[in-house]
Amino acid sequence: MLIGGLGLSFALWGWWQLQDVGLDLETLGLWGLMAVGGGMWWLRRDRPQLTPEEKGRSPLTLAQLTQTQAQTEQLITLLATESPNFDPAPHQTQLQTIAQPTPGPLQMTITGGAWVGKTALLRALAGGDGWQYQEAETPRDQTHLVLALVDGDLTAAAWRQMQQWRQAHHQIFLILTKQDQHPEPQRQLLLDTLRQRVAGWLPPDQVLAIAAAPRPITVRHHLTDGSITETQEPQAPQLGDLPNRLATLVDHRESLTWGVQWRQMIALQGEIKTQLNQERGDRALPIIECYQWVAAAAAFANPVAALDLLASLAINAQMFLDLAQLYRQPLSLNQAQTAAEAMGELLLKLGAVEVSTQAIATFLKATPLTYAAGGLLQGISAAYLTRIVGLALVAHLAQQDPLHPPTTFNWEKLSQGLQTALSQTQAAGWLGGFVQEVRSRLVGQSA
Ligand SMILES: Nc1nc2c(ncn2[C@@H]2O[C@H](COP(=O)(O)OP(=O)(O)OP(=O)(O)O)[C@@H](O)[C@H]2O)c(=O)[nH]1
Ligand SMILES: [Mg+2]
Repeated sequence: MLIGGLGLSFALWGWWQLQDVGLDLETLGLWGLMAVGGGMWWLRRDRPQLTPEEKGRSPLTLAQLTQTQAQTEQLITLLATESPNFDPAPHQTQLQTIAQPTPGPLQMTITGGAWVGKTALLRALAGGDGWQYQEAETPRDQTHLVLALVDGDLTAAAWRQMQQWRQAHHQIFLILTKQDQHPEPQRQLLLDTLRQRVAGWLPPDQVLAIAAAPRPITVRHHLTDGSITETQEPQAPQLGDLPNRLATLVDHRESLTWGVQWRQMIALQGEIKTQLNQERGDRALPIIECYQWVAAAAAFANPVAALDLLASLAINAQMFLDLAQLYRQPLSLNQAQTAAEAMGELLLKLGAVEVSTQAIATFLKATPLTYAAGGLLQGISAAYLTRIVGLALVAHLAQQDPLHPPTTFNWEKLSQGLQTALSQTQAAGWLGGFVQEVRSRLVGQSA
């Protein structure tokens, strides 16, 4: 009302101003448009917006679930082919168990901020048929239904959290609690506001208002002798439609169960992907090290800056090919060369070449006896940069979907990986040990 009133008086003032200067209608229309635009901006201002991906997330279908199961099977097979030591049987059994769950009570998680009335609702619902309740901050994968409790408007953080749960195909009821604390007209307003906040992804009938533990009402008794006494009358919980809705869900448990199965399969996929990346990472490291020594030896033998860079680029391209092969994301030689060159440029831009060369020089000067040896500095630098590039590439490859690897590189992600790898090696005296290792190798070889 305050904003409306201010807006109206401002508009009237503007109208008088315009009449004074005698502006034509066209300009007036422009002013009007600006005012309407401003008003719309104000209305939409702090509404979190859905990304297209979020909008597109439709309810889980049986077909999707079947597809997820097939993908999980493929991943188990992939890991079994790549890792001879891996026994697929336990994972396959686990997948079967997820696919055919044993019937039992449905799981419900009651969540919400501190003091919103979670325990009160849990007590009021206790004994409800077919459900098991728990109070928790976030739902588990096995949860069939989330009751998200709020005692007022939805905060942006709560909104985002609910979005995340929805992304994980959680079934959600948004519950406005303690409604006995609000006078009648305000209750409906609050409920409508909540329904608007989640409009588009939570149907209005999944937003409910309750009072699980309404405050007792004070009752005055006028006694025959003229005296007055007061008693506190406890109030029964007002759960509205909620018990009915829960009972209906027990009879239509299938779609709730799909969500549980989907989440469990995704979690299993995560485990398998971790193992797969572990396995591949173990085999990637010797590859990186091999190229690292080659780059070091080349730069050591030809300690000319420009030549080094060219030589390490060629070496890196070959390393890209090998690593991509290992992660089943085959590159063409052309792609590998472009990628290696781009990584080299990126390293220069990030200042990594200079910084690392200086740091390595400092370590070498601490032991002046061997510092004189040929292109030692260049050799160690080349080894270091090759290692960084290799590690960044492996980190990037490991993030891709192993079943549907992309055909192009995401440069932004790759550059982030490069920066992470750089900062990791700059920390905790790692570089000193590395310098010692490469030096003894290079000097040993030449000797
Ligand atoms: N007026 C009113 N008070 C309520 C209602 N439900 C719960 N309360 C009160 O709100 C306070 C917190 O309730 P709890 O159920 O303990 O809330 P909670 O979310 O479990 O709290 P924590 O677990 O500590 O985060 C208690 O004093 C309850 O009596 C309600 O419907 N109406
Ligand atoms: Mg509690």
